[in-house]
Amino acid sequence: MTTTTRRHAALAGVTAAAVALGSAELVAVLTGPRSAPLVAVGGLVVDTVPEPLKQLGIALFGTYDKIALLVGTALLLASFAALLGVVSRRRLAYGLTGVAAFTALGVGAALTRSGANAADALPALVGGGLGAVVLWAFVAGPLELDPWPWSPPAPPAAPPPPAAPGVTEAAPATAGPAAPPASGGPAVLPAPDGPGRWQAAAEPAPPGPESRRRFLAATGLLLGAAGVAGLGGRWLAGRRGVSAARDAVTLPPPASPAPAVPAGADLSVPQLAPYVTPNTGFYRIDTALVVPQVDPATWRLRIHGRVRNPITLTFDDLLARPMVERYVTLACVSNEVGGDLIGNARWLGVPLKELLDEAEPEEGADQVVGRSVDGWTCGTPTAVLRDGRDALLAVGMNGEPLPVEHGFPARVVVPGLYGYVSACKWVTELELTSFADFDAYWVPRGWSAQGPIKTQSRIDTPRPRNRLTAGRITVAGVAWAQHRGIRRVEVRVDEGPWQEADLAPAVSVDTWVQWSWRWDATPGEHKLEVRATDSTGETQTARRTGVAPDGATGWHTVRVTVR
Ligand SMILES: Nc1nc2c(c(=O)[nH]1)N[C@H]1C(S)=C(S)[C@@H](COP(=O)(O)O)O[C@H]1N2
Ligand SMILES: [Mo]
Repeated sequence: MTTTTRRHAALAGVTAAAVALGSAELVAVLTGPRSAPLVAVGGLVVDTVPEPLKQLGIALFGTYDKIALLVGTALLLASFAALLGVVSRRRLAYGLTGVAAFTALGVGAALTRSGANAADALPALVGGGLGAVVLWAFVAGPLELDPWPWSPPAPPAAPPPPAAPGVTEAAPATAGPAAPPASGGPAVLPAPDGPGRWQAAAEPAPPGPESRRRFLAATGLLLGAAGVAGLGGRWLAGRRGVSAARDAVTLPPPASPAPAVPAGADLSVPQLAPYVTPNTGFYRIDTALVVPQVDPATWRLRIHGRVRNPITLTFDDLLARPMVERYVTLACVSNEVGGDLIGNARWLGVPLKELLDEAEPEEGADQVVGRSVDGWTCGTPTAVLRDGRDALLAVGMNGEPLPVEHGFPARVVVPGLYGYVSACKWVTELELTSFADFDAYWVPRGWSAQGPIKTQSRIDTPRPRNRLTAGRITVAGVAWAQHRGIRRVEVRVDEGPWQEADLAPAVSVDTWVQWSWRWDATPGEHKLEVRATDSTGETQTARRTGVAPDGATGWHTVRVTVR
């Protein structure tokens, strides 16, 4: 095989794969975005890759880890497809077997996602079928271009192929259809335009410029069509999303409004995180490769399991109930010391305690499992949800219906617990069970079943890259110990004595607080450290630990240079 033929074969393989994926996206408009092979396989990867690898992915790509995963999957697939194209030229069956294997993978991934039905197999099946047709067309069908056989022409000394003696020598080396033999050639030589054109390619002629042009035009056209189908499919799927339904929601006024944010809660210091995080700037963490689109008209919440009175609520039922509104700071267990996977919002919702009281959990049902429409689960202690704190089944965030990526139409928010054990987005079930009987999503993946938020503090300003001049510098940041509250924040410079920072007022013990400290900075390199003490009197430990299994510890440290 020459380099050119190999390159063409690889391109043919990639084109077949692109057609497969693009057409599958189009079919997935009907069957749902999670049935698209790329998303389904990506989802399978998300759920099954070993935890350290996932952490590496998150560490490398941060909140872009999902895009990185999809791009990575696509690149991996492209290399396989190129390989399949090349082996197809040795034997088409090899390539078709590969296509079948990938189709099976796509079908398997789509069917094993939670809530999948038989129709979810369609995108991969249609895509795989079309991919196979394209591969065939390039290798042995109407789009086939380079001379056949794909192996280099036999050297002159070699005996001529037995099937067509003398043909190799006799035929003129033209790229076009075989010229008729000069005189009474063997019957196997096809007519110029007849079927069996593949036999004409038995000539040793290299692919001519015209054939190459034809090949590139065909691949270009198909790649373009695949791209249009893929992007068009995604676009159409987006239009079938729930943003219109969300716009149509009118939230009721709260029966119990949130306390006003006290004057001075927001110090308005440059670089310092605002006291209330705007929805657009709120961190997003979940395992969903495509944001679940949940129609509030068909949404249901089932409270069931070990309860005396199972309850099913519609979205309208929910909105008809008295709502409370509270500021609660949500934090992710994967937040590194100094990290930004934390945000404070005003949530509107129904107290979970009331719903659970109505359902009447049985004795020993110590875990409430929140289950999302996409099958993700989290486990929350029943006692925490009933101890009087403002644990909410939330429908509103900062005065709007929940943004779709933050759980529309409903999610759970529990002050004091990390999101992975409490804050189920797109929640559709609350199942009463016990911790002994059920492990939620992250538990078998090495995370603790219990996830109370650890007391933490962060320096938001100055930052390591800031140009600082000697004199008065405002050091400021946030500190949090949800549902316990922050009693004290201290800062120290170059491991000197701890100095007490000023605490800004906060709405409640369920939110973070801002703090600031005036520093008389001298020229040179300096190390700033912060630690917080919560209202139980416990001070943040200096011991640095990673985020797994139940949240990072240690003091946030910032090194700066002052001139
Ligand atoms: N359905 C679903 N809900 C979920 C998750 C998820 O993966 N799927 N992740 C949880 C985690 S780990 C966190 S920290 C919070 C983050 O909520 P946010 O994206 O609104 O900030 O959502 C929680 N709820
Ligand atoms: Mo999280």
